[in-house]
Amino acid sequence: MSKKKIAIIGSGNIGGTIAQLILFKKLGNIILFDIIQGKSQGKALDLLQCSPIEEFNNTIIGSNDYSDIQGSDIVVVTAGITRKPGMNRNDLLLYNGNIIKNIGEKIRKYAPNAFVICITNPLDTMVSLLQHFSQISDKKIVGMAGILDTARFRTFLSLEFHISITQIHAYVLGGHGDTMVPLISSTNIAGQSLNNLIKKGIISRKKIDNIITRTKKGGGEIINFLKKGSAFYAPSSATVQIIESYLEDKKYILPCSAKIRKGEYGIKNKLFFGVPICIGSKGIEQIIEIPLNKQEKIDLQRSVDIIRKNNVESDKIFIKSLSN
Ligand code: A3D
Repeated sequence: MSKKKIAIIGSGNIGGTIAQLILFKKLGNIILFDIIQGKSQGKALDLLQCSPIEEFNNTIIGSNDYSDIQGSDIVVVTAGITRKPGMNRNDLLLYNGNIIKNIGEKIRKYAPNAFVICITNPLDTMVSLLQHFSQISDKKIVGMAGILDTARFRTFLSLEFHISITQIHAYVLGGHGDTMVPLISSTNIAGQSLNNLIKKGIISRKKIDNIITRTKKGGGEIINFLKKGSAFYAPSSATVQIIESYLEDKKYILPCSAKIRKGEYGIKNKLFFGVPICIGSKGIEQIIEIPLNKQEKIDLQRSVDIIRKNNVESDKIFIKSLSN
């Protein structure tokens, strides 16, 4: 079987770490692209020299030439600037939007049949813009965010309950930002619903509220420690989980930013939004609708409203201006 070709646009912290995970897991051959001359070449060479030690036979090539992504099976977009302490993700819109527009056009030209994963922030708006300029079909483009937000939520629950992470099941849905929605009603701790544990007094609602706040601010907490740059190990792991599910037809159910088209979750607008999706060899094979309680429905709609507002702003800058 021929090896899959995976292009990674942006060879920074996330791009480099995704490349390393892909090679170590032997998922395919890589084109590592960056705008900075030498950055992707240096990282690619360093990673290739892991091959005798990690025993992989896959190739990785660093590039500054978009024609090298020609015919890629997967394109992962990580290019852009990151937040600095005190910034929110929407502060990145203008700068990263221009980058995404350019990358979208290149994907359309060189890799129109790829499965595309966007990581650049502000995530839900950037994936929408990327689709506009790449013209990738709804089933073959996703934004990575919900897996990360959910991983943060599960991690904090696991620390609180002192039990294995494997026995904590939860979803964080909605936009990748302060309005994300950790779903308490469907969180399950080793077979018991979180709501039941709260009712029984095993954990207080206040502790759960603190965990929710910490989850929502999870990215900022890391930025405040790092001072320069943002989280990249967990975002990279989350991205590679999407890649594995697609390439190996694993049909994992993963919360990702996907195009809402048929009123799923009562959302009337067509927009990219964090929902659980089944990813297999055909791309997004299903959007899974989990029951929500009344408050969760309200919170999700609030998150939709924020994303719509950002999308309107982004369309005004990057799309409507094209017809003027
Ligand atoms: P960083 O390490 O700065 O890497 C970004 C790379 O993009 C750098 O190597 C740049 O040279 C490169 N780049 C800039 N402009 C272009 C361009 N026009 N074409 C090609 N490459 C370019 O950042 P990072 O890897 O830590 O983060 C990348 C993006 O991911 C940022 O927008 C972050 O905000 C975002 N991010 C998203 C999440 C989600 O969960 C969605 C989590 C963490 C970071």
